[in-house]
Amino acid sequence: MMNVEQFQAPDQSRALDLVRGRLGPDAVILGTRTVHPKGWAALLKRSHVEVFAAPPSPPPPPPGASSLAFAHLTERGVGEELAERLSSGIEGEEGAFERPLRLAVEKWARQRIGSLDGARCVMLVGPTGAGKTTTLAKLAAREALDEGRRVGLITTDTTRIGAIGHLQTYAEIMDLPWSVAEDASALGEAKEALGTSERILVDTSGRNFRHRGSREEVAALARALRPDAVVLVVPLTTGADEIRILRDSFEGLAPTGTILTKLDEAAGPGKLLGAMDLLGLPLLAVTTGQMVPDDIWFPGAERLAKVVLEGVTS
Ligand SMILES: Nc1nc2c(ncn2[C@@H]2O[C@H](COP(=O)(O)OP(=O)(O)OP(=O)(O)O)[C@@H](O)[C@H]2O)c(=O)[nH]1
Ligand SMILES: [Mg+2]
Repeated sequence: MMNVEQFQAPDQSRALDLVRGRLGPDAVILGTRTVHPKGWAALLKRSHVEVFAAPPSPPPPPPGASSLAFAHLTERGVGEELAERLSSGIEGEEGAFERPLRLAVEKWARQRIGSLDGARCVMLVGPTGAGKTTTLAKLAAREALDEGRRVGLITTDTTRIGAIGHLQTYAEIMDLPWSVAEDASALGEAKEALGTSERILVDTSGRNFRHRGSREEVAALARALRPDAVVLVVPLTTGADEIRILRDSFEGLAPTGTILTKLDEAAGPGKLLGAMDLLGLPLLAVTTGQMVPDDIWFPGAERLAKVVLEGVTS
């Protein structure tokens, strides 16, 4: 893991001396910025320079280990460090981080972005109230209305009053075919009924996945559906411990990617990085509000870096 350290000095040259003194002449400079104290602090403190640096690149991987796997670990370290720093309140003034840090984050992000391309049948799973149905509607709208694809919807959420109506309303507004599957045995038929759809989006009910029975039910649905992609929908308002529990609860379904929701309600962009690191799943989309279909974006490395470094969430 790459240990990113922060150094402060009155000017850049003294900051770099500090870096070299501590990490040696080959230290990797990830970014520098000038911090101007604001408010009362401006009377007491001068502006200073902050440098983020890491020890020199690690030695080559031991024989037998893949260099790719090694690079992955190093970059993962950068993400963890940044997540920690950002969530602990080091704010990035707009444009204050310089290129090297941005490039490091973009490189890190590029390895963690996925897409639903090529997946015909996509199943959304996740904890109660995560935003599964809303996200499904956003995905459907983007694909059907913006891209003109034939999209069909299935809901398996028949246990709660109003749940079918929720999905049905979206389907009717967008004029999309949809069907309901009461249980695993009905799923095959529901999927067949949407035979001409290029994309089938399958919603599941919000259940407490710490209960084994709920996990088994959704596993039975997945076995019957045989989806091409299982997407774990996780709200960014979830704490790290709960994210670990979610990751472990859904492990049996072998999720192929994650959609992180409610960035607009999260404490900050560090939550996004933190969740990505904890889940270890390719990031497919991020949602930023309740509006269908506007409040969703599909990550590119540049956008992700902008979100993380500049705190731009929309
Ligand atoms: N602020 C915010 N709210 C969101 C977002 N996505 C969904 N919501 C809201 O979260 C609530 C739950 O959304 P649903 O889509 O019903 O969540 P769900 O996962 O289908 O819920 P269950 O089926 O009950 O498990 C609704 O009030 C949504 O409007 C988001 O990105 N930001
Ligand atoms: Mg729902």
